[in-house]
Amino acid sequence: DAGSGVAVLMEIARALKAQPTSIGVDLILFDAEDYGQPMPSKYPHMEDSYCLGSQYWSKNKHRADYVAYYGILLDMVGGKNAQFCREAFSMQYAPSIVQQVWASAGELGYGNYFMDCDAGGITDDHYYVNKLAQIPMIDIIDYRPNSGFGAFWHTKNDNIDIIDKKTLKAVGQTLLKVAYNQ
Ligand code: AHN
Ligand code: ZN
Repeated sequence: DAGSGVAVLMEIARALKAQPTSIGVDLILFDAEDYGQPMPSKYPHMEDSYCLGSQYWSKNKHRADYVAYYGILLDMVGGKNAQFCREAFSMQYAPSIVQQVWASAGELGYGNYFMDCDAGGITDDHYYVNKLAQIPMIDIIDYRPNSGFGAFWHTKNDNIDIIDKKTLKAVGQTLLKVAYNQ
């Protein structure tokens, strides 16, 4: 279910090459986010069993002297009529980045995706980057107040049929606006 985020990042990579930003932008792809203890499980709770790639990177960066002002995580950003709410860990660790991204989306007319709503904390890669690497990182994730991740989530029905390029465009253009305004 990381396919949509990868698609947006590939197009962002193309745009950044054609028209570089004043600040540096690093694209990072975390592996093994979903490789954790099943929920529910008959076994005792295993702490920190998810998000293995981001946990590893946060503790063992590709460069020891690596710094970043902030990060933006994309998780399930291609669904039809996606609804992105302000996720609680993002608000705890990087509220000004959430504000900036949502404001940029609103200015582009994408307020129907980047909505004025709050979601609970989601255990995702940004949680460990915030906690372990101390880089403020937000999560743009389609977790809907009424239907959660959707009926297709973690099933074989999570395929191209549920993807809408209008959503991918809204996310990609919002991120490019954020990047070019730095
Ligand atoms: C939890 O529901 C705890 N984490 C969801 C993160 C996730 C899974 N994103 C994609 N698949
Ligand atoms: Zn998943």
